[in-house]
Amino acid sequence: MKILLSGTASDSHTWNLVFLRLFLEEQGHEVVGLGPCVDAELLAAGCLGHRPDMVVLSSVNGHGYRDGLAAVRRLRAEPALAGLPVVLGGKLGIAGHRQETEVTALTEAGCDAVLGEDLDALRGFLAARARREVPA
Ligand code: B12
Repeated sequence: MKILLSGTASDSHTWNLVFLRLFLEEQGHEVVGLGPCVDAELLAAGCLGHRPDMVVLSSVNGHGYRDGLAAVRRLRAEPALAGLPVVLGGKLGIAGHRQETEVTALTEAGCDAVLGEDLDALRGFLAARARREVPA
């Protein structure tokens, strides 16, 4: 799969993105990285330009729920990107645990999975999507 990997608007951390690129490439995926501090507008433009099969958003600075919501809303406002799978993960808030109200808002906005730091869950999500792409 071609995966667009991106940080979120307020987040300047980069080693999460380096790690995730290696993690995704190790599993045979092609990765297009937009880097850190990607606002929703740039993310949408990146998706329209690169036409990925999936978007993986990573945020660790504690603003992930808020930035992620803006990103997902912007992508879903673009008719051509309405069905593009979007996964968000990392250290998404500052509470130190999963915040269900924020997860619900993200899901309702069209985020396909909110995974926190769970790389096994990401591996499972990717495998399920890849299977769906192979015709029976
Ligand atoms: C190194 C570091 C920095 C460096 C960044 C260097 C760089 N080039 O990236 C510097 C010093 C610049 C920095 C700055 C800041 N940092 Co900092 N930083 C860290 C630190 C110590 C390590 C992060 C790291 O690189 N880890 C290695 C990478 C490989 O791991 P990772 O980022 O955790 O990513 C893993 C998982 O989160 C997960 N994951 C990540 N994304 C995704 C996505 C999906 C889909 C999935 C499934 C999994 C996943 O997979 C990765 C591999 O396991 C952490 C504390 C810590 N021990 O984690 C704080 C930390 C992330 N920073 C923090 C903060 C607050 C900041 C600042 C806001 C501080 C400030 N007041 O200026 C700024 C950021 C400013 C901004 N606008 O974003 C907080 C975030 C708070 C929170 N989320 O609860 C942390 C947790 C420290 C803390 N305990 O308070 N930081």
